[in-house]
Amino acid sequence: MKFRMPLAMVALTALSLSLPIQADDDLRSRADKHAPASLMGDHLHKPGEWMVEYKYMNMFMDGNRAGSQSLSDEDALGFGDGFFATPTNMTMEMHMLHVMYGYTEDVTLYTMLMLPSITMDHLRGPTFPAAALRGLPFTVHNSGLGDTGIGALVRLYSDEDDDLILNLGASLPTGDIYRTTSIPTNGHSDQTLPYPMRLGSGTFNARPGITWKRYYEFGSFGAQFQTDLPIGRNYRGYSVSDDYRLNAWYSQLITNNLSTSIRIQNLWRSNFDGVDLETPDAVISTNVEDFRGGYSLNLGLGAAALLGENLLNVEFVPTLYQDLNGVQLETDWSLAASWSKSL
Ligand SMILES: [Cu+2]
Repeated sequence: MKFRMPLAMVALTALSLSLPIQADDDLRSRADKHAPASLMGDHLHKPGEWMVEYKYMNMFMDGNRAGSQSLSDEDALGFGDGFFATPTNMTMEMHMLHVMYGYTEDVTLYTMLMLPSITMDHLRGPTFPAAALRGLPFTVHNSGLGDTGIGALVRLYSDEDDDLILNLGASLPTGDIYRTTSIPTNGHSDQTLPYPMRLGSGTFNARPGITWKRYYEFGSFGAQFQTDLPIGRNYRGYSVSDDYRLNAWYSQLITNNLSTSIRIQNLWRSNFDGVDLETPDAVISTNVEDFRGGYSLNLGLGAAALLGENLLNVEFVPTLYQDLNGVQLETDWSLAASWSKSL
């Protein structure tokens, strides 16, 4: 399963080399020239053109959920065989540096450096081993370099007002996946950080995707299917979720330099494969490999402004519905804001 899609992408790339291209530059230089701020891989650059982008993302997760049902902290602690402690909320911030370069008329190369910063609040439950700490909260933080994205965007087809772009993406395992903390035990013993607090996947990932955009006189429509597929298992013995995102959006121009957008995202995630033997399930739900997958439906409300060569792009993304495997923190909303400039 994990290798079939990249092979299909290579076949599509070969097919694309023979197709004629006549793109209308005016339609592709307005405030809606990029997809909503949470997305990437949706546009090409001219040969020799660079783009530099700083992007900030923030995801807020508050409270636990089993399936589509919200749980109290007590119910989350007692879920299944019960846990010593439970997460109660998490904030994940991400600083990203995204550089794109137009290599040929039909191929744009890119790289993306990520700096995640993760803060998770917890509550110790009635079965916590150290009786004096039961019922007390604690907070764990982790930050540093995340996994590094690289790839090539390949024009499969363009006409005056359509673009079909293939993303031959991948990620490199530059994010640390093994750190320990003694905060939960109040300094008595170290334990490894649970899965969602780790900075990377530990694996090389294939990230193939495909985007279709159509430009109209007063706006544009886009659809994107984007994946993130770990290859094999990391040195700790596990692999993170296969991740599939299906997006559709519409951007409406207010002027040529100002636009608003609405987006719908379907997100499917598998559970983890394998196991890191230093993440005992009884300690906390975030150690359980089978409690990582699920489905969510997200709304995106965005705006973009073109100020000379600078594009400002923001999007607020509330979660509309989610159905999570086991018990997990629910995602309430995320936010993305970026500044980019073409050189
Ligand atoms: Cu770009």
